[in-house]
Amino acid sequence: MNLLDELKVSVIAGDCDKIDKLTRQGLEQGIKVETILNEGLIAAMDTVGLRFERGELFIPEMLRAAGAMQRGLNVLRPLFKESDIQPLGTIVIGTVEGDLHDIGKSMVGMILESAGFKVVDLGVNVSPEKFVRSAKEENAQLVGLSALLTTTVGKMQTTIKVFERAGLKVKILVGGAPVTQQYADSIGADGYAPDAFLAVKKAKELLAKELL
Ligand code: B1M
Repeated sequence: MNLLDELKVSVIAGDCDKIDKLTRQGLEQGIKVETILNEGLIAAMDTVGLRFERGELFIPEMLRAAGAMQRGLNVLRPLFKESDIQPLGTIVIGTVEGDLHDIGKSMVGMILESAGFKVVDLGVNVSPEKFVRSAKEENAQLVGLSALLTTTVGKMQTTIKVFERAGLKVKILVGGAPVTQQYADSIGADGYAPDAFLAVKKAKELLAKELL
């Protein structure tokens, strides 16, 4: 089994110590951070999701896998950090109200931060009013909304409407497994990204538009 496969198996098994070790080994062997993320950690969570759907594993196992994945992210996080650079812009990010999924949103935040944005992470289950309050306080140019459930994705539209009512001029970026470009367009979001790396690209594009 190669290292990335071993990493996947360890995430699925929730073996935190092994993940820590394998992530470090992968980096030492010169495997790219992006590859470890996409082909190791994220691929493992996709398998976890599939098995959950099939009823082969349950919430405690999902939580264990999520915790294990965070251990891998903790090893990778410092590599995304770059010091001594002025932030490109400020983005307030969070998972919408009613939704407790944290990992994808945190990953997007981490990668935006590494790309030079100031990231204000509001966590999960964030009300539309809290997004607006924080965007005002932080003088943010961008707001990032994440949702993982078909039952909470509608909160993105609610949040966008609350921003409109507040008359706040920010660009809204949306993402998360049930979100598509078509959906993003239909709710009036300014941008959509299917993954963390494309979120950086989109955030830069939106920032350029905002500065025009
Ligand atoms: Co949940 N869960 N979960 N869960 N969970 C899903 C999402 C599900 C697809 C699993 C399944 O059935 N196959 C399913 C949703 C079905 C649906 O709505 N159609 C589901 C369900 C049903 C539930 C509960 C309702 C289960 C229950 O209680 N019966 C419950 C809901 C709780 C709530 O939120 N109110 C629940 C709970 C949980 C746990 C707490 C156990 C745990 C979360 C732990 C945590 O986050 N700390 C959990 C997990 C781990 C999952 C799966 C297995 C993995 C999610 C994940 O972390 N993926 C998930 C199945 C799956 O997605 N494969 C599942 C890895 C992560 C890196 O990907 O979050 O998609 P993702 O983020 C990606 C992109 O989407 C994108 O970039 C990221 C990186 O590439 N992205 C953005 C995300 N946000 C973005 C924002 C952007 C741009 C891009 O701009 C701002």
